[in-house]
Amino acid sequence: MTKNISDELGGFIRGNDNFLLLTHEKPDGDAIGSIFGLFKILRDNGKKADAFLPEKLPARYASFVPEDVIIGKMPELEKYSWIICLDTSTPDRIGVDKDQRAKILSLQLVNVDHHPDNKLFGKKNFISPESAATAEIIFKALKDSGSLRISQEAATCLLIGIIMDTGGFRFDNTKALTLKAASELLVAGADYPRVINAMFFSQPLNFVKMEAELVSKHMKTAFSGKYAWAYLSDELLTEHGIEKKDTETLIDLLRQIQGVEIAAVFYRKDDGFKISLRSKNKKYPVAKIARTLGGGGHELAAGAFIKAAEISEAEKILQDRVGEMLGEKDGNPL
Ligand SMILES: [Mn+2]
Repeated sequence: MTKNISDELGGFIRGNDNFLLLTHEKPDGDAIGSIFGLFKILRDNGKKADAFLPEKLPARYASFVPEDVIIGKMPELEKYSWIICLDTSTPDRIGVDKDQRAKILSLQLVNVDHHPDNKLFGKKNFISPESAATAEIIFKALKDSGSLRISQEAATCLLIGIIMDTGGFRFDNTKALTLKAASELLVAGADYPRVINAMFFSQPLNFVKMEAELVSKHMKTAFSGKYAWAYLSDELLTEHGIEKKDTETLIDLLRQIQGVEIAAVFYRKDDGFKISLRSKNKKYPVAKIARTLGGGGHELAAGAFIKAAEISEAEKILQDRVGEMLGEKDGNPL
Protein backbone atom coordinates (compact mmCIF):
# COMPACT_ATOMS: atom_id res chain seq x y z
CA MET A 1 0.00 0.00 0.00
CA THR A 2 1.38 3.42 -0.81
CA LYS A 3 2.26 5.58 2.16
CA ASN A 4 -0.18 8.17 0.84
CA ILE A 5 -3.23 5.92 0.95
CA SER A 6 -2.25 4.67 4.38
CA ASP A 7 -1.69 8.17 5.78
CA GLU A 8 -4.85 9.56 4.23
CA LEU A 9 -7.00 6.71 5.53
CA GLY A 10 -5.47 6.99 8.99
CA GLY A 11 -5.99 10.75 8.97
CA PHE A 12 -9.54 10.41 7.75
CA ILE A 13 -10.52 7.97 10.48
CA ARG A 14 -8.75 9.93 13.23
CA GLY A 15 -10.30 13.21 12.12
CA ASN A 16 -13.92 12.08 11.77
CA ASP A 17 -16.68 10.53 13.83
CA ASN A 18 -20.09 8.86 13.63
CA PHE A 19 -19.51 5.96 11.25
CA LEU A 20 -21.59 3.10 9.94
CA LEU A 21 -19.49 0.14 8.81
CA LEU A 22 -20.67 -2.20 6.08
CA THR A 23 -19.16 -5.01 4.04
CA HIS A 24 -20.13 -7.33 1.21
CA GLU A 25 -22.96 -9.86 1.19
CA LYS A 26 -22.04 -13.44 2.12
CA PRO A 27 -19.15 -12.04 4.13
CA ASP A 28 -15.91 -14.03 4.24
CA GLY A 29 -13.12 -13.91 6.81
CA ASP A 30 -11.63 -10.67 5.58
CA ALA A 31 -15.01 -8.94 5.40
CA ILE A 32 -15.80 -10.07 8.93
CA GLY A 33 -12.33 -9.48 10.36
CA SER A 34 -12.15 -6.00 8.85
CA ILE A 35 -15.57 -4.84 9.97
CA PHE A 36 -15.19 -6.23 13.49
CA GLY A 37 -11.63 -4.98 13.88
CA LEU A 38 -12.37 -1.45 12.71
CA PHE A 39 -15.59 -1.35 14.74
CA LYS A 40 -13.72 -2.29 17.92
CA ILE A 41 -10.96 0.25 17.31
CA LEU A 42 -13.46 3.06 16.73
CA ARG A 43 -15.55 2.23 19.79
CA ASP A 44 -12.52 1.59 22.01
CA ASN A 45 -11.24 5.05 21.14
CA GLY A 46 -14.45 6.82 22.04
CA LYS A 47 -15.84 7.27 18.56
CA LYS A 48 -19.44 6.72 17.55
CA ALA A 49 -19.66 3.73 15.26
CA ASP A 50 -22.02 0.93 14.31
CA ALA A 51 -21.30 -2.19 12.30
CA PHE A 52 -24.02 -3.87 10.29
CA LEU A 53 -24.24 -7.35 8.81
CA PRO A 54 -27.41 -8.45 7.03
CA GLU A 55 -27.41 -12.10 8.01
CA LYS A 56 -26.17 -14.68 10.48
CA LEU A 57 -22.47 -15.35 10.13
CA PRO A 58 -20.73 -18.58 9.13
CA ALA A 59 -20.29 -20.77 12.21
CA ARG A 60 -16.49 -20.45 12.49
CA TYR A 61 -16.82 -16.69 13.22
CA ALA A 62 -19.59 -16.92 15.80
CA SER A 63 -17.34 -16.62 18.84
CA PHE A 64 -15.61 -13.49 17.51
CA VAL A 65 -18.64 -11.20 17.13
CA PRO A 66 -18.03 -8.08 19.24
CA GLU A 67 -20.78 -6.83 21.49
CA ASP A 68 -23.26 -4.42 19.83
CA VAL A 69 -22.67 -5.48 16.22
CA ILE A 70 -26.01 -5.11 14.44
CA ILE A 71 -27.09 -8.27 12.64
CA GLY A 72 -30.27 -8.41 10.57
CA LYS A 73 -32.12 -5.14 11.02
CA MET A 74 -30.69 -2.27 9.05
CA PRO A 75 -30.09 0.92 10.98
CA GLU A 76 -31.30 4.22 9.59
CA LEU A 77 -28.63 5.42 7.16
CA GLU A 78 -29.23 9.15 7.52
CA LYS A 79 -28.08 9.35 11.11
CA TYR A 80 -24.44 8.63 10.24
CA SER A 81 -21.86 11.17 9.06
CA TRP A 82 -19.90 8.53 7.12
CA ILE A 83 -20.62 5.07 5.76
CA ILE A 84 -17.49 2.95 5.37
CA CYS A 85 -17.78 0.00 3.05
CA LEU A 86 -15.08 -2.65 3.52
CA ASP A 87 -13.64 -5.33 1.20
CA THR A 88 -16.37 -4.76 -1.41
CA SER A 89 -15.37 -4.34 -5.06
CA THR A 90 -18.71 -3.31 -6.51
CA PRO A 91 -21.78 -1.58 -5.08
CA ASP A 92 -24.01 -4.48 -6.22
CA ARG A 93 -22.35 -6.59 -3.57
CA ILE A 94 -22.79 -4.28 -0.55
CA GLY A 95 -24.50 -6.36 2.13
CA VAL A 96 -27.66 -4.32 2.68
CA ASP A 97 -31.29 -4.51 1.55
CA LYS A 98 -31.41 -4.18 -2.24
CA ASP A 99 -33.49 -0.98 -2.16
CA GLN A 100 -30.89 0.64 0.12
CA ARG A 101 -27.94 0.13 -2.23
CA ALA A 102 -28.79 3.01 -4.56
CA LYS A 103 -29.39 5.29 -1.59
CA ILE A 104 -26.03 4.46 -0.02
CA LEU A 105 -24.26 5.67 -3.14
CA SER A 106 -25.81 9.11 -2.67
CA LEU A 107 -24.51 9.38 0.93
CA GLN A 108 -21.01 10.12 2.30
CA LEU A 109 -19.63 6.75 1.33
CA VAL A 110 -16.04 5.66 1.93
CA ASN A 111 -14.69 2.64 0.08
CA VAL A 112 -11.80 0.67 1.63
CA ASP A 113 -10.73 -2.38 -0.35
CA HIS A 114 -7.93 -4.45 -1.90
CA HIS A 115 -9.68 -5.91 -4.97
CA PRO A 116 -7.87 -4.78 -8.13
CA ASP A 117 -11.18 -4.42 -9.99
CA ASN A 118 -12.77 -2.13 -7.37
CA LYS A 119 -15.30 0.14 -9.04
CA LEU A 120 -14.28 3.24 -7.00
CA PHE A 121 -17.90 3.86 -6.02
CA GLY A 122 -17.17 5.89 -2.87
CA LYS A 123 -16.97 9.63 -2.33
CA LYS A 124 -13.56 8.65 -0.97
CA ASN A 125 -11.75 5.54 -2.18
CA PHE A 126 -8.85 3.90 -0.34
CA ILE A 127 -7.86 1.00 -2.59
CA SER A 128 -4.64 -0.99 -2.18
CA PRO A 129 -4.53 -4.02 -4.52
CA GLU A 130 -1.07 -4.98 -3.30
CA SER A 131 -2.41 -5.63 0.22
CA ALA A 132 -3.34 -9.24 0.94
CA ALA A 133 -6.45 -8.27 2.88
CA THR A 134 -8.62 -5.29 3.68
CA ALA A 135 -7.79 -6.00 7.32
CA GLU A 136 -4.13 -5.39 6.46
CA ILE A 137 -4.98 -1.97 4.97
CA ILE A 138 -6.91 -0.96 8.08
CA PHE A 139 -4.25 -2.13 10.47
CA LYS A 140 -1.43 -0.40 8.62
CA ALA A 141 -3.35 2.88 8.34
CA LEU A 142 -4.38 2.98 11.99
CA LYS A 143 -1.13 1.72 13.40
CA ASP A 144 0.84 4.32 11.49
CA SER A 145 -1.58 7.05 12.54
CA GLY A 146 -0.30 6.37 16.06
CA SER A 147 -2.96 7.85 18.26
CA LEU A 148 -5.59 5.10 18.17
CA ARG A 149 -5.36 2.26 20.66
CA ILE A 150 -5.67 -1.21 19.14
CA SER A 151 -6.98 -3.69 21.71
CA GLN A 152 -6.25 -7.42 21.79
CA GLU A 153 -9.77 -8.14 20.62
CA ALA A 154 -9.46 -5.75 17.66
CA ALA A 155 -6.05 -7.21 16.77
CA THR A 156 -7.51 -10.73 16.83
CA CYS A 157 -10.30 -9.70 14.44
CA LEU A 158 -7.89 -8.05 12.00
CA LEU A 159 -5.68 -11.14 12.14
CA ILE A 160 -8.69 -13.25 11.07
CA GLY A 161 -8.98 -11.10 7.94
CA ILE A 162 -5.34 -11.56 7.00
CA ILE A 163 -5.29 -15.26 7.81
CA MET A 164 -8.42 -16.07 5.82
CA ASP A 165 -7.52 -14.07 2.72
CA THR A 166 -4.07 -15.68 2.63
CA GLY A 167 -5.41 -19.17 3.43
CA GLY A 168 -3.27 -19.22 6.56
CA PHE A 169 -0.30 -17.60 4.76
CA ARG A 170 -0.32 -20.23 2.00
CA PHE A 171 -1.46 -18.15 -0.98
CA ASP A 172 0.86 -16.07 -3.11
CA ASN A 173 -0.65 -12.80 -1.88
CA THR A 174 1.38 -13.42 1.31
CA LYS A 175 4.08 -10.76 1.08
CA ALA A 176 6.75 -9.60 3.52
CA LEU A 177 4.45 -6.73 4.52
CA THR A 178 1.60 -9.17 5.13
CA LEU A 179 3.69 -11.20 7.53
CA LYS A 180 4.94 -7.99 9.13
CA ALA A 181 1.37 -6.83 9.72
CA ALA A 182 0.50 -10.26 11.18
CA SER A 183 3.58 -10.12 13.40
CA GLU A 184 2.66 -6.65 14.64
CA LEU A 185 -0.88 -7.85 15.33
CA LEU A 186 0.57 -10.59 17.54
CA VAL A 187 2.64 -7.97 19.34
CA ALA A 188 -0.64 -6.05 19.85
CA GLY A 189 -2.04 -9.16 21.54
CA ALA A 190 -3.90 -10.99 18.77
CA ASP A 191 -4.75 -14.54 19.82
CA TYR A 192 -3.13 -16.58 17.03
CA PRO A 193 -3.86 -20.12 18.33
CA ARG A 194 -7.50 -19.21 18.93
CA VAL A 195 -7.85 -17.90 15.38
CA ILE A 196 -6.08 -20.88 13.79
CA ASN A 197 -8.14 -23.36 15.80
CA ALA A 198 -11.43 -21.67 14.96
CA MET A 199 -10.61 -21.16 11.29
CA PHE A 200 -8.90 -24.45 10.37
CA PHE A 201 -9.22 -27.04 13.12
CA SER A 202 -12.89 -26.86 14.05
CA GLN A 203 -14.56 -28.45 11.06
CA PRO A 204 -17.71 -30.28 12.22
CA LEU A 205 -17.61 -34.02 11.49
CA ASN A 206 -20.63 -33.81 9.16
CA PHE A 207 -18.73 -31.21 7.13
CA VAL A 208 -15.67 -33.44 6.76
CA LYS A 209 -17.93 -36.32 5.69
CA MET A 210 -19.56 -34.09 3.11
CA GLU A 211 -16.12 -33.14 1.77
CA ALA A 212 -15.18 -36.81 1.49
CA GLU A 213 -18.33 -37.52 -0.49
CA LEU A 214 -17.84 -34.46 -2.68
CA VAL A 215 -14.33 -35.53 -3.65
CA SER A 216 -15.08 -39.21 -4.09
CA LYS A 217 -18.39 -38.91 -5.93
CA HIS A 218 -18.78 -35.44 -7.41
CA MET A 219 -15.35 -34.11 -8.27
CA LYS A 220 -14.26 -34.23 -11.90
CA THR A 221 -10.96 -33.47 -13.56
CA ALA A 222 -9.85 -32.56 -17.07
CA PHE A 223 -6.78 -31.55 -19.03
CA SER A 224 -4.52 -34.22 -17.51
CA GLY A 225 -5.66 -33.31 -14.03
CA LYS A 226 -4.76 -29.63 -14.31
CA TYR A 227 -8.39 -28.64 -13.84
CA ALA A 228 -10.53 -30.02 -11.01
CA TRP A 229 -14.07 -29.01 -10.23
CA ALA A 230 -17.13 -30.11 -8.28
CA TYR A 231 -20.77 -29.18 -8.12
CA LEU A 232 -21.82 -28.65 -4.53
CA SER A 233 -25.54 -29.30 -4.94
CA ASP A 234 -28.21 -28.20 -2.51
CA GLU A 235 -29.09 -31.90 -2.10
CA LEU A 236 -25.60 -32.76 -0.89
CA LEU A 237 -25.64 -29.83 1.55
CA THR A 238 -29.05 -30.84 2.89
CA GLU A 239 -28.10 -34.49 3.17
CA HIS A 240 -25.21 -33.56 5.46
CA GLY A 241 -27.01 -30.75 7.27
CA ILE A 242 -24.65 -28.03 6.05
CA GLU A 243 -25.39 -24.42 5.25
CA LYS A 244 -23.92 -22.87 2.12
CA LYS A 245 -22.47 -19.97 4.10
CA ASP A 246 -20.14 -22.39 5.90
CA THR A 247 -18.39 -23.53 2.71
CA GLU A 248 -15.94 -20.61 2.32
CA THR A 249 -12.79 -22.76 2.40
CA LEU A 250 -14.22 -25.76 0.55
CA ILE A 251 -12.50 -24.93 -2.72
CA ASP A 252 -9.09 -25.49 -1.11
CA LEU A 253 -9.99 -29.17 -0.97
CA LEU A 254 -9.63 -29.22 -4.76
CA ARG A 255 -6.79 -26.73 -4.97
CA GLN A 256 -4.62 -28.85 -2.64
CA ILE A 257 -4.48 -31.74 -5.10
CA GLN A 258 -1.13 -32.34 -6.78
CA GLY A 259 -1.10 -31.27 -10.42
CA VAL A 260 -4.26 -29.17 -10.18
CA GLU A 261 -3.59 -25.69 -11.55
CA ILE A 262 -7.18 -24.41 -11.64
CA ALA A 263 -9.98 -25.43 -9.29
CA ALA A 264 -13.67 -24.54 -9.40
CA VAL A 265 -16.71 -25.14 -7.24
CA PHE A 266 -20.23 -24.67 -8.61
CA TYR A 267 -23.24 -23.74 -6.48
CA ARG A 268 -26.87 -23.51 -7.58
CA LYS A 269 -28.23 -19.95 -7.47
CA ASP A 270 -31.48 -18.59 -8.92
CA ASP A 271 -31.54 -19.34 -12.66
CA GLY A 272 -27.96 -20.56 -12.90
CA PHE A 273 -24.78 -21.40 -11.02
CA LYS A 274 -22.35 -19.40 -8.96
CA ILE A 275 -18.74 -20.42 -9.44
CA SER A 276 -15.68 -19.96 -7.24
CA LEU A 277 -12.38 -20.14 -9.08
CA ARG A 278 -8.83 -20.60 -7.82
CA SER A 279 -5.47 -20.88 -9.53
CA LYS A 280 -2.10 -21.94 -8.17
CA ASN A 281 -0.16 -20.39 -10.98
CA LYS A 282 0.28 -16.80 -12.15
CA LYS A 283 0.32 -18.15 -15.72
CA TYR A 284 -3.37 -18.90 -15.26
CA PRO A 285 -5.06 -15.78 -13.87
CA VAL A 286 -8.60 -17.05 -13.30
CA ALA A 287 -9.89 -13.52 -12.74
CA LYS A 288 -9.66 -13.21 -16.52
CA ILE A 289 -12.07 -16.10 -16.95
CA ALA A 290 -14.34 -14.65 -14.27
CA ARG A 291 -14.41 -11.30 -16.06
CA THR A 292 -15.43 -12.89 -19.39
CA LEU A 293 -18.41 -14.27 -17.45
CA GLY A 294 -19.33 -10.95 -15.86
CA GLY A 295 -17.62 -11.70 -12.54
CA GLY A 296 -14.30 -10.61 -11.04
CA GLY A 297 -11.98 -10.82 -8.07
CA HIS A 298 -8.27 -11.27 -7.47
CA GLU A 299 -6.03 -12.68 -10.20
CA LEU A 300 -5.81 -16.13 -8.59
CA ALA A 301 -9.07 -16.12 -6.60
CA ALA A 302 -12.18 -15.04 -8.42
CA GLY A 303 -15.87 -15.74 -8.88
CA ALA A 304 -18.66 -15.39 -11.39
CA PHE A 305 -22.19 -16.47 -12.26
CA ILE A 306 -23.24 -18.61 -15.21
CA LYS A 307 -26.85 -18.54 -16.27
CA ALA A 308 -27.84 -22.08 -17.25
CA ALA A 309 -30.71 -24.48 -16.68
CA GLU A 310 -28.53 -27.57 -16.19
CA ILE A 311 -25.28 -27.98 -14.32
CA SER A 312 -23.77 -29.84 -17.30
CA GLU A 313 -24.33 -26.76 -19.43
CA ALA A 314 -22.58 -24.48 -16.92
CA GLU A 315 -19.74 -26.98 -16.51
CA LYS A 316 -19.21 -27.08 -20.27
CA ILE A 317 -19.06 -23.28 -20.52
CA LEU A 318 -16.45 -23.03 -17.79
CA GLN A 319 -14.44 -26.01 -19.00
CA ASP A 320 -14.08 -24.43 -22.44
CA ARG A 321 -12.70 -21.22 -20.92
CA VAL A 322 -10.38 -23.11 -18.58
CA GLY A 323 -9.16 -25.19 -21.52
CA GLU A 324 -8.36 -22.06 -23.48
CA MET A 325 -6.43 -20.64 -20.56
CA LEU A 326 -4.49 -23.86 -20.01
CA GLY A 327 -3.80 -24.02 -23.74
CA GLU A 328 -5.59 -27.36 -24.01
CA LYS A 329 -8.40 -28.25 -26.36
CA ASP A 330 -9.72 -31.71 -25.60
CA GLY A 331 -10.86 -32.53 -22.13
CA ASN A 332 -13.66 -35.13 -22.67
CA PRO A 333 -14.36 -35.76 -18.98
CA LEU A 334 -18.10 -35.09 -18.95
MN1 LIG B 1 -10.57 -9.43 1.13
